[in-house]
Order: sequence, then structure tokens, then C-alpha cells
Amino acid sequence: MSKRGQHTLNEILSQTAAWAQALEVVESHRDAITQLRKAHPEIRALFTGCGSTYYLSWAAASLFQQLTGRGARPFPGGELILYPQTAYETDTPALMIAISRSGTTSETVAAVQKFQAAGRGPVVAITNYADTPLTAAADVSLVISAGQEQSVAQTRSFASMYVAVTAFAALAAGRKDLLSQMQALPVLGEQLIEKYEALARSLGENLVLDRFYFLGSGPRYGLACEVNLKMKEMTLTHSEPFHFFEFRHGPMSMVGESAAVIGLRSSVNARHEQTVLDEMQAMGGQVLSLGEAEADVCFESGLPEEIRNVLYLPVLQLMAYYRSMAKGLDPDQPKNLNAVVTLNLENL
Ligand code: F1P
Repeated sequence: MSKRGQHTLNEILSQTAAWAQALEVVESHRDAITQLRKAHPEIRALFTGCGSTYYLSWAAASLFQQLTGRGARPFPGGELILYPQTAYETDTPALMIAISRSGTTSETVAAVQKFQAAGRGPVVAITNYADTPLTAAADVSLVISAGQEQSVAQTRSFASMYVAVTAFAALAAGRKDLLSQMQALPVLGEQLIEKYEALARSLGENLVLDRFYFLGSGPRYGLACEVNLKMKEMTLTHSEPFHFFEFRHGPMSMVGESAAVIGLRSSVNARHEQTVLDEMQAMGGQVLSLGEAEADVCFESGLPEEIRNVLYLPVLQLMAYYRSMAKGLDPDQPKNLNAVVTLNLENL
């Protein structure tokens, strides 16, 4: 019998080895990715997944567009099968990047099959398991086995696939230099975990807090969505993600002494984003900022903004883990949730 929460903690703490493998996997597919870029220089990208991997698609699409200058949009797998006309542009080919830890989630696999049946374009899979319906269907598969997990909620797997997608976007943009700089990430991640685990624990164990708001803009919005999902799944706490300025348009009415407002701050817009956090602190909220410098959690990575975003994840995943434990829950096994969600999609 495993101890309550043992798998989640182990997976969070060991994730940097999976980041390193993600970089190796992308590097080993460099020719295939370069070939895709050259064969389809103008192609737009559709990123898809479900749950955590849908949020990963959000983060990835934004980053892909920022790095390559090509249009990219995220869709939940389910929306691509129910409303493909809202995603596909008439007569315009697209590149689909399907993201799934398991490679077996019904909607994601069906979205890929539907995309292929309509002859829309090539498919790249980003996943943690080989030999799945997803890898069987994809033209190129980036499989990061070191991201596999025993827990239901994604932590190590998510981060490993996010590193892979970041490296993929860098190569799709022809930026090999960024891929080389990413090699520093695993060591930086380890240092960050070591330095800030105690802070994550004290915030996580603060049960006076009853609501969590995660603010992230641009490529960080999808990451804010994901850490918000960790709070829901693992800790059964009211939690929501927002773009920084959006939070001021209504949601800030919820801020008071029991609210945590957590800012995934950029460098490029640090001043504006910090202004929002300062305002929430003045309203009584418990504020935590994460960023490259002058933040409660400082990365001090020296890396370009586009490639260091994975560093936001471990401390916030740990915060969710410690809150779950403090509430007497089992973070390895969230309520009402299975590791893979399967639906009967026969008639779609
Ligand atoms: C995604 C998923 C999520 C869910 C949970 C378990 O599966 O089912 O929807 O929130 O985190 O994983 P996958 O397609 O990435 O395997």
C-alpha cells in the first residue's frame, strides 16, 4: 500500500529528469520537425488536448504564435469533434499538435481521426506513452516516458510535455539557439524546488485561505489555468485563472483576507502586472508573485522569457500538494476523477 500523497510528491520532486528527457526527445526529432517547417512554411497550428492537456494547448498555442509568427489556436478535443467548423478554416491546411499524457483520451484521439479524415494536414503527438492510439495516428510522435505517472492529477507529465512543446516551438521557429539554452532548465528547476518548497508548504497549509486566483497573461495564461486545475483536483478548493488585467473587471470583488492572488509575472510587463498584485494586496488579499527577479519566488535563470515558463510550475504544484495533505485528502486520487477519461463517441 502506498502512503497518502506519496506518488504526487515523488512525481513533483523528480520532474526535472523528465524535463531533461523532453529536450533529448525533441533534439532526436529535430530533422522531422525541420522538415515539417520547410514543407509547410505558412501553416497555421491547432493545439488540442483535454483537461490539463487542453490548458497545455493554451499555453503552447500562445507561445508557438509568439515564436513563429504563425497563427495558432487551442481547442479542447471535445470541441473539435462537436464543432469542427469553429476551428478549421475552409480550404486552409493546418498542423495539428495533439497533446495527451495517456495517448488514449477519447476526445483527443477522435479529434485527430476527424482532422485526418478531413485531410486537413499533418499531426504531431506530444505524450508520455508510446504505442497508443494517438501515437499510431500521428505523423511525428514526441514521447517522454520519464513523465509517466501513477497519480491521477498531472504534474511531472504536464511539465515534461510543456518543455517538449516549448522546444518544438523553438525549432518550428528555426531557433536552435533557444533549444541549446533550454538545457539549463533542469538544474534551475531543482534549485527552485529546494529553495521554495518551504514557502509552498506554508502557503498550502494556510487553511484560512478558501479561494485561489491565478493570474497569467500571454503564454502564461494556460499555465495559470493548469495550476488552478491542480487546486481544484487535488484540494477541492474554489479556484480560478484570469489574465492579469481581466481580474480587475469584476472578479476582484471576491478578494479579501481569505483570498490568495498568485501572479505568474513576466519580465516584459512586470510593472503592469505587479500593479494589479499590489492593488489586490491593498484589498486584503494574500499575494504571491513568481518571476525572474524581484518576486516572492525568483527564478534568477538568466534565460529568455519564452523558454523559461516551466519554472512557474513546481512551486505551485507543491502548494496544491501541501494543501491537499493539510485538508486530509489524497492528492494521488482526486474525487470523481480517473487518470483517463473515456467516452463512447461511436455516433459522432
Ligand atoms: C487528460 C486528463 C485530464 C484530467 C486529469 C487526468 O488526459 O484526463 O482531462 O483533468 O488530469 O488527465 P490525457 O489525455 O492528457 O491523458
